[in-house]
Amino acid sequence: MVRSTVMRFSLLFLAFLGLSSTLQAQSPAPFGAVPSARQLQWHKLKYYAFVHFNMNTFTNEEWGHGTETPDMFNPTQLDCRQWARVAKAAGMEGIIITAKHHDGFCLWPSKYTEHSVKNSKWHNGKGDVLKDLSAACKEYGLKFGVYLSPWDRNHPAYGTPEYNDVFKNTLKEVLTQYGDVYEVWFDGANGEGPNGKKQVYDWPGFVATVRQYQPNAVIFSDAGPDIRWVGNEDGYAGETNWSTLNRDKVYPAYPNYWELTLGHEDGTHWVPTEVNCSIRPGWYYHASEDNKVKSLEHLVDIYYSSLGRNGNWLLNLPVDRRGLVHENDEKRLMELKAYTDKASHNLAGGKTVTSNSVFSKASTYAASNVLDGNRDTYWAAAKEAKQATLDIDLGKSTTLNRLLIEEYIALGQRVKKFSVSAWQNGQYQAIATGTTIGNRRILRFPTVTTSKLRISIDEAKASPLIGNIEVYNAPELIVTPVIKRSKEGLVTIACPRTTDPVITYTTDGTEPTAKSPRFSQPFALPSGGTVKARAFVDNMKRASSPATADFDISSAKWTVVSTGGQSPGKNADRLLDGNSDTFWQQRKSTEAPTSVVVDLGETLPVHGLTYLPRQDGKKEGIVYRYAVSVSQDGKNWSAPVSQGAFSNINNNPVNQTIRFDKPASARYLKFDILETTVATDATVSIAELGVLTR
Ligand code: FUL
Repeated sequence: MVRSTVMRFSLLFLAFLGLSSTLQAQSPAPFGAVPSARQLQWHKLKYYAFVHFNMNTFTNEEWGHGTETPDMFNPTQLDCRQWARVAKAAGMEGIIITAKHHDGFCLWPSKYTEHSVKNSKWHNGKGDVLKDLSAACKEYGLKFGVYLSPWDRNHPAYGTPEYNDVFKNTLKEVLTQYGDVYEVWFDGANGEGPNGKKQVYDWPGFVATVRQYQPNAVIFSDAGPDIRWVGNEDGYAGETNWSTLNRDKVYPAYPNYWELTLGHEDGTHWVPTEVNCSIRPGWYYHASEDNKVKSLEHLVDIYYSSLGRNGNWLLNLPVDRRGLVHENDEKRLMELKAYTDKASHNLAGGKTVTSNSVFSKASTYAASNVLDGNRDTYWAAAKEAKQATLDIDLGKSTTLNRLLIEEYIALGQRVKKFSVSAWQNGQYQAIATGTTIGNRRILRFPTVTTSKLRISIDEAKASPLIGNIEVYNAPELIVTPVIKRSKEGLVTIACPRTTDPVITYTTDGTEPTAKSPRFSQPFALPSGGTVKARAFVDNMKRASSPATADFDISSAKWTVVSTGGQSPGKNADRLLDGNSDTFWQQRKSTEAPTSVVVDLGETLPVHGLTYLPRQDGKKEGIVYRYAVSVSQDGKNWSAPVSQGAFSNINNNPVNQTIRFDKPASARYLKFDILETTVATDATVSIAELGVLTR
């Protein structure tokens, strides 16, 4: 009796073992590096806000110097609930706040520094922005994240080993006093502190501190460990974008930044991209950028190029001096939400789909999983298959122009190449192709009407696993007009890729309407002014976002006198040609500075200078430290009327404005380039120089 029970049990056990190994063979195996549980949670997000709001908001800087007095931080109507309301209404899922930027000022009353809200008059030193914001996020159902810069231009210990402990202690405060933190954003910048020394950061210690106090938070830096920078601040991930990275090769401020845009195929670790960009040219609020909020069309393009290219999108809102998201930014965010709502109505949900290849022919991995709206189920192609097709029957003639496709990434990223065809005139015709997919890829293609779609996985590193497919018909967007002015001062307004637009414009600062003057030929604006323009289609019924361009005096009368102490080098005219796409570049003078001298052709009241760095995405020659002098005769020069450094110009090469303390009356200007952003770089480059006459 006992024996037979034992035998029966053993037989059962053997049967169980057999069954579980068959079961194992019946589920697809992981491939390459795979995401951790906390990364998988993060991958469920798409779009959330960055808020740059700190001392720089009040000093009009991008990088503060750490020499500010805490009282300069003085918002008049700070309302974190307004930020949360706007972010929620915009469809965002969280907010990451610059708790401490490079100037070291802490938005919470930290015990470890004097440069903090605790020493400002704001709320008599009792205010705490992190407390207000974390509560507002909770109220609005948003996640709460923190940006902290290890670079600290204020802390007396910066540059010594002791500072690493200070930083870990400040981190602990932020991570233990405000509830759940979903993401910790480490800025990789590593400049000099108040005593002229650079810090050797204890990255392993910083990471361990986060893991100890917020084990579910993902950690962002140029090199992860969980989430990586995308290699630019423009909003663009690579069309090919691997979530895998040879993480041990990459470090904060890694010079081959373009590799971060693409990831490393076969990389050793799973470190996906987060795409950070600002809704305005700068990260911090500057009143002069109120008219420079990115157009709807630009933001839509970034939407597809970030979260549509296997990244999450972190869009920055520069909260203003009142302590509010500015109304212009809010308006644009709502336009974007309205557009993306219309552009993501799924036309494939619940339709029929079949495949020529299914793992073990098992229903668990059937093609229908890609249309069931459940991202935890997936279609798996047969075990060794590297190619396979999915045929979607839309049931009726359907008009569409977007396709969203998602890999089941829990088991790794696999697809290298895929294509989409539409059933037209009795056969499938190619309409779009893509390379990698990853967590989420959205393809844009010209509008097509069809009843059937074929998605072909053309090349994969292991058998493809697809979790979700959706198709949409995104409304056509009218391109925002582009306003340009030539060297001679002639303004042209164009609306590329739009059929027969009517463009109207104003030069008095008012918003253009259907009744404003129509643009039909270039007009002269040599002394400058504000041009606003709008494009209309459909018999003036639909309008684009308005475009605004502020011009100062044109460079019609200007010439380059010398570059680098010599007669003007080849292509020197390019730095005054009014064309931002061209640039002048020359080897640096052997002894700094490399000076560029410009003759304005007349004596002008000069209030400042503008410098546009090269716009081709390369970093060679970008000016970092500069000095400006003026002269009446081109021989006798003033002492520098301005000198300084362009903050963050390497990562964010937008037009830079230098305002002099006092206006100067000048016919000649000398721009001394003292240092470029990359110390080893042998050249200097300028796309445009301009002057401010008011
Ligand atoms: C950069 C910083 O230097 C900028 O000021 C900004 O905070 C941006 C998001 O990251 O590294």
